[in-house]
Amino acid sequence: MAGMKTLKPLVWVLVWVWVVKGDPGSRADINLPPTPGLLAGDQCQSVAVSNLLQSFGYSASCVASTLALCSQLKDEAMFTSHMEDMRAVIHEMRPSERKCNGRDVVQTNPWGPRNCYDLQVMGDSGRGLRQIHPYPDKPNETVTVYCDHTVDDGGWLVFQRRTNTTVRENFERTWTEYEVGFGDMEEEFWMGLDLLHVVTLLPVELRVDLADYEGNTRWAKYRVFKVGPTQEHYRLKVGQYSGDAGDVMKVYNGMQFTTRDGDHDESSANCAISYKGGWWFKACHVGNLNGYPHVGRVSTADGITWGEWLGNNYSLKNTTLMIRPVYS
Ligand SMILES: [Ca+2]
Repeated sequence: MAGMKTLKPLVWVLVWVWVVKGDPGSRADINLPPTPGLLAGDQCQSVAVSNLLQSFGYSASCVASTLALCSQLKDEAMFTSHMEDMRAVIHEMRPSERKCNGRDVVQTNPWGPRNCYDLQVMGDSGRGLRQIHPYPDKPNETVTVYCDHTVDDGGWLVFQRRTNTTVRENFERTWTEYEVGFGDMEEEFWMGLDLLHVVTLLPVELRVDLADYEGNTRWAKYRVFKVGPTQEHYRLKVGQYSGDAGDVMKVYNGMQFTTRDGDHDESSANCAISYKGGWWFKACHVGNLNGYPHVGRVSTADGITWGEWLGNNYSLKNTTLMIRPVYS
């Protein structure tokens, strides 16, 4: 609770910005300084705050004043606490925003949609391949991703899928392949850790959808999901579970990514070789959605597994991993 006293000024700035400055529909004075990209520490946090505020249509001066306050917050834990409160405040504001103007006032950045949620706000629906501008330091650069607006209110960016296609995708891949991605985004694929790091610079939540061969489905959501940079071997931060599939990912919180040629797990062996696919292994796993595509119940634990649901000797039929900004 020690952080609460220093937390309040930031929240009040946000409230003041909203009440006094108002008019989030106006974007005329947006002229923000260049936003750095793959940065650590204070600068990266500033980008997160800046993007969060911009997404709600705040003016450049408002964003600058909030960043000035943020710059005094050097402690990462305290900053995270502030971010949580900002999300809560913004979440409460959204209904009144909509009522006030009679339309959805959430604006995308002036260079284009940064993610699938921005696209949805712009009117996108359905699901499929879309172009987004995910790089804060290269706003004009686009990448193609798979968006899904048909699940759980939409706005999701899908970064992994397993399906029971005739020809299964090979997930026993190298470090480089897991970094850049592989597969067919409309069938089985892995988007790539490099881009996954970039699209989790902003606060996002994770959704996991699972299906077995008997027609049953389960889901899991994590309010916290962040993938670190390559220098940290894409270390995972994950938490705040909800769902009916069981909390498997808690085991992997803080783990680095391991592939058959890049061993960063806590086992004396290489978990990616033992269990046939790259993952945030510990020593080794309680679920691995990048495993070998066995069909259903098998004697080995190297399948597409989610141990909390059907155990590690059952290889699932369908899996989807997707993210969405948490301020949505
Ligand atoms: Ca190892």
